[in-house]
Amino acid sequence: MERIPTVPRAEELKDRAFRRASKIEVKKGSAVPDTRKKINSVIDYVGGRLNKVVKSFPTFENLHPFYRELFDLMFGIDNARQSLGAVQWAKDNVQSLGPQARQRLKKGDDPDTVRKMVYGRISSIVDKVADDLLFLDDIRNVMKKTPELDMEAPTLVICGYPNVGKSTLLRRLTRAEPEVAHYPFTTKEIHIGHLRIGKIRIQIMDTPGLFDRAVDEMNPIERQGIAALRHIADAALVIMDPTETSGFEWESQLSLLDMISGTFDLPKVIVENKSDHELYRTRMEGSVRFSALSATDDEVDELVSTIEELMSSGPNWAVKPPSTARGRAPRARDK
Ligand SMILES: Nc1nc2c(ncn2[C@@H]2O[C@H](COP(=O)(O)OP(=O)(O)OP(=O)(O)O)[C@@H](O)[C@H]2O)c(=O)[nH]1
Ligand SMILES: [Mg+2]
Repeated sequence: MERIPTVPRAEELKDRAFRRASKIEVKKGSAVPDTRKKINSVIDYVGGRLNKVVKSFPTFENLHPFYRELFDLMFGIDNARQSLGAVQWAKDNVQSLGPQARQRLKKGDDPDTVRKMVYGRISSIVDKVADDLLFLDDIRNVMKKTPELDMEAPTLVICGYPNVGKSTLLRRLTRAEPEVAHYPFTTKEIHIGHLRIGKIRIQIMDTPGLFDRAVDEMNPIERQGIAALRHIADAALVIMDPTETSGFEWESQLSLLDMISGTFDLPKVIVENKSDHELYRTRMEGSVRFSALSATDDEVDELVSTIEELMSSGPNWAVKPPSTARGRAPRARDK
């Protein structure tokens, strides 16, 4: 989501800074001003890069509650703040070396001794925040991978036990290409696809698998789905696997459905998936019989109509001043 520039590693930062400064020659007749230039070059470079790191991260308080919760689960916002604080400290300390060095040069200290002192101090300051820089770069990668959401668009969250076909369904309904595999826990982060229903563009979110357990017993990966249900879902699509080929018993899947119904006051559609499978039998009334793997276009259209019926009375179901939709004929499915 965020376009945060790469966070430099400590070694890279020092190498570059010292290499750049090494190009500044210290001549015999002008040792003091030349050394000052060298020192300033290192301080400006390191201070500038560190400052850019601090400034390029978003203010976490200003993020939408969904992102706040998501990032808290993924890396811990307090940890991120601490590392940003450490980098800010490093930047301030590096920059404070400028006046110190100038004073010593003015006093007549040996230029080379002053330069070595500054280089040594900068090295040790940057080394102190080496782990923070690595951590912030990891965070940057997490944030970059997090899909950009339209908080005002109607949003359907697909949830259910692991391995029941959530990602397969998202692929079938939209152009999104989340990974699909025949083992549980394939999806470890949320994925977004878009589906056009008439003039409305809805967001469909694929989430990591959930187990039937209390939210506070869930691991951070499962909780991403809970955060989505809590903060941005206008409706939920709960997928069940009556074949149990996912590896999970029907009874457990039912308990999860109960938990979701009891915890979130959301309109729901329940899909009994894998209808193409030889072990398939419908076990519930009022559910949609479906095969995410081999549904025909007509069957997909029917599911889309059910989704429309479910969501069209919601508050976000309104035609927005179009930026992408204009000039394009509305279609039943955005495929
Ligand atoms: N026969 C059959 N297999 C299906 C169907 N839908 C999904 N599968 C298979 O079930 C397995 C799991 O599918 P995924 O879409 O990865 O399941 P998921 O719910 O996203 O799984 P996690 O991300 O691990 O929670 C894959 O091998 C799919 O091919 C279906 O309608 N019929
Ligand atoms: Mg998946």
